[in-house]
Amino acid sequence: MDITAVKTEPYQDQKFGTSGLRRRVSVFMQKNYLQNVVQSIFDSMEGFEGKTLIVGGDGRYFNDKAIQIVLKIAAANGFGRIIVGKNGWLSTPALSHLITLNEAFGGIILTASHNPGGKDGDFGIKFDTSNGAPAPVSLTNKFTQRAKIIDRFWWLDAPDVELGNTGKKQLGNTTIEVIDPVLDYANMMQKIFNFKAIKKLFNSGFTFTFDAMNAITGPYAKYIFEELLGLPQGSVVHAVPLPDFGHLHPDPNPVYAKHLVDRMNADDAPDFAAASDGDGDRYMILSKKLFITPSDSLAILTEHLPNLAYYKNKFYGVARSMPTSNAVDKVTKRKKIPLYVTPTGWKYFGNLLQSKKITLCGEESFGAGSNHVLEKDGIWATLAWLNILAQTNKKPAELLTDLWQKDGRIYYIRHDYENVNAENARHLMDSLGAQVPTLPGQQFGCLTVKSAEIFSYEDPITKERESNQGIVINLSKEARVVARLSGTGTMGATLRLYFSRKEKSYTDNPDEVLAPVILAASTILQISKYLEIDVPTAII
Ligand code: G16
Repeated sequence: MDITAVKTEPYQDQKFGTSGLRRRVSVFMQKNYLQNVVQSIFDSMEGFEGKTLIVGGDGRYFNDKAIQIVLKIAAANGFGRIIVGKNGWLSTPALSHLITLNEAFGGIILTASHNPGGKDGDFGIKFDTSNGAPAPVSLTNKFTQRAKIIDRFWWLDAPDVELGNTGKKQLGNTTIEVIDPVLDYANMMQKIFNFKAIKKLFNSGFTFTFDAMNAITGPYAKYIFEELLGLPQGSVVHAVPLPDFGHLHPDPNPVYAKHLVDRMNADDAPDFAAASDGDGDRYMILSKKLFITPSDSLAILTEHLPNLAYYKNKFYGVARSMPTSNAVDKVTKRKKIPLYVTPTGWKYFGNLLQSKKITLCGEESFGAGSNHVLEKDGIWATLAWLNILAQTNKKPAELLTDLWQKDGRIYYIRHDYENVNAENARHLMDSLGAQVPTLPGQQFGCLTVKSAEIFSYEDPITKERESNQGIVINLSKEARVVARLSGTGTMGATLRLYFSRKEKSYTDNPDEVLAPVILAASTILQISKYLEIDVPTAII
């Protein structure tokens, strides 16, 4: 089997974003496009010869072909061992776990996460470092720089590796180990959570459904919830990973998982439900006729996780991304737990988790995780909820009202303006940025601007600085508007606006509570002038 240097031309759009590189499938399928990215990643690092690499993907369209490309380039670059999930499948948190379990150099996950799949959907690639965390910005910047000038990639000319069966295979001088993608992950979950208590909860008649959205968590959820925890077969729905996610948009939120919301609003709804996304790192929690926002969920996890045996006396602190509501701030203040606020992007939590500044972190974008792996983890979050429900003997709604009674309720909603003209979106943000110094003191309806800032962050460990991470406007009545551009889209730009307001009463109509905040934002931002649309494309 020959290793050759294949000549290539750089693609100037290969810029790593919030979470790896994401583009349309058709873009990724261009000649040598993926090859360039993979080689740029390896060219930006040293010391991996003979070491172990973990490789997997979320099963979306092009996963099967892309995995073979990654294996051949990794073998040609000199990795000694590559561990790959059967069928080329791994969830993002399982990949992260396998990296540390096998003391690997790092891992490559092929996913565009919550973005749609299929031939006309999105594809993506992400690199996790030896601690199982997403590559930090300093490293992804190197990937981007290298991709701009790459002129060759190393290639091992060999037949495709058979990934349908587990076992050891040889690819040139590299050993390929095809493993069951689920087992190690499920073992880890059993060490963290009290499966006996959760089983008892299920045996007491508590009903639960998990929606894997035809994406990667299907096999994980079937094994954990139905086989290990004894839920009836069929409790896990949409459980087979499909290349196009069966036309579902694999983003577990009330808009894209409306079918699950409808199911939970029916009179015969189960007691509890959860869903996860394309690569298994996001989660949504629902109860009968009740959606629990990820921000409230993070606050509830902060309240109760320290009481679970695995986290007892090891609960160091909590972090949230800046746009996430400050419901968790109230809990950490009350419980005297350190709190960190980071820019959007799971990569900002890695150093905090690893240096034991925090144990738990979460985001409004349906992500939560702990220091068990340095990626967010949808099944972990679901099990954490189930374990808390079993231990407290309370219903999900009771946990939520307990929280609101103690701290008041932070009403919260996000408006997305998806796939808008990128230049117009930048103008809108620039104009908002220019208004920041003069906003304080201005009145908008019943609300007055208290303060405004362009959010920047200094990593407490590395002291690296990130500027321009969104704009925050704090208003009277504990109301807040946050504006930022998404870093995960693949078409034009997506403007995200996050609205929140605290009220003591927790039974008000959220639309009414938030209407003045939304109105203030629309006056300040002049959205229709810049984006030529009046209504958001998704309200979450
Ligand atoms: C990624 C990041 C998250 C971020 C989310 C949304 O999640 O890991 O930290 O909150 O994107 O980012 P944006 O608002 O920039 O689109 P995932 O699940 O897509 O990997």
